[in-house]
Amino acid sequence: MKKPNGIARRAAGLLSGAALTATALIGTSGPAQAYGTNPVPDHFTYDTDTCPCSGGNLTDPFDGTYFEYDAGGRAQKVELYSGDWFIGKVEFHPSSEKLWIYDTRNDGDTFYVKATYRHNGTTHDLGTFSAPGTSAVMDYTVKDFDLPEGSGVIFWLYDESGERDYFGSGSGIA
Ligand SMILES: [Ca+2]
Ligand SMILES: [Ca+2]
Ligand SMILES: [Ca+2]
Repeated sequence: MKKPNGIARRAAGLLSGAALTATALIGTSGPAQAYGTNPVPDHFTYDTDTCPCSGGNLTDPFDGTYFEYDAGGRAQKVELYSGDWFIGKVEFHPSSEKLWIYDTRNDGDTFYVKATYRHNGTTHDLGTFSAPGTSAVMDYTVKDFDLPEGSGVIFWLYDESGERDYFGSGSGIA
């Protein structure tokens, strides 16, 4: 559902290569409470009136990104880097209003995403989320909201729990 089968198969091949690399690094990376230097976000925004969208700058070393058509919607993918490492990504999908949160590096650390939406002049808190931290290189969680079409979505990125160490944000239209 996230992407056509061909792309998923290709991504699976890439992922197993990435998994081997990361497994070799586990022994050398100690646990960290937060990134010493905050992760740096890189944004990619798509008007979903013109989707389905994939490929190009929606390609990444993990599973790639596929945005479905959603009238009036605006999708956004935020890639997160720590130095040269691709440590995670967050995607807002206007179709069915889903937020995908990925942790893509076994570095003993993760980040937190607080999601909000604004409708009829009022901002609503949807909660704060993070991907599970397992031994898999790519961990992700998907939040399936049900938001009014056209409402504004903003998500806030924090390096530490409790909404501490803010380092960026992302946005979209439901
Ligand atoms: Ca929608
Ligand atoms: Ca991590
Ligand atoms: Ca992991």
